[in-house]
Amino acid sequence: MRPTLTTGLLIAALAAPTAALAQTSEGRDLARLAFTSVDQADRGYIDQGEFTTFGSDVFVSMDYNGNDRLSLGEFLTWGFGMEQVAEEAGRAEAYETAMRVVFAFWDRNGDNEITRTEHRQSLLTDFRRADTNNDAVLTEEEFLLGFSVNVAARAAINPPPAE
Ligand SMILES: [Ca+2]
Ligand SMILES: [Ca+2]
Ligand SMILES: [Ca+2]
Repeated sequence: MRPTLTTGLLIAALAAPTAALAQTSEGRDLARLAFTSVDQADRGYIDQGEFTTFGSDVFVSMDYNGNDRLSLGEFLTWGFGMEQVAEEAGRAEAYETAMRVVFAFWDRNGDNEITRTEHRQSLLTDFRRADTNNDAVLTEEEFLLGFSVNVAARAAINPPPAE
């Protein structure tokens, strides 16, 4: 992955999620909805098993041509539900850039395809990063603040003020 300015900003956002806490209420609602769908057992938190099960379902629905790999096109086409929020906020382009950055993070060997293994490993890394208190489960707040897709969408839709 070639580092770019946007990548640097995202890394900063990932490193300090609370700094980018503010986001649109619709975006937050969507992220909350995502949390609810991952939280299959309805316990108010998600464990690694729920997270990877959800991830593998998402992988299947993203893999439009069924070749067990996600192309950038498949990744961008699928949509996390945030793109409409981004569009309404006039941030469609920034949102797409942010999703490209997430794709580049998840494409660990940089061959422009995300394999099933890369996807699973990336989600596990995301899970551990988001689990700030290290108790092996994610609360809704940890998920909203730490899951890379949420972090990237938030940074794109509601960027920190320019200096
Ligand atoms: Ca595919
Ligand atoms: Ca790859
Ligand atoms: Ca936790």
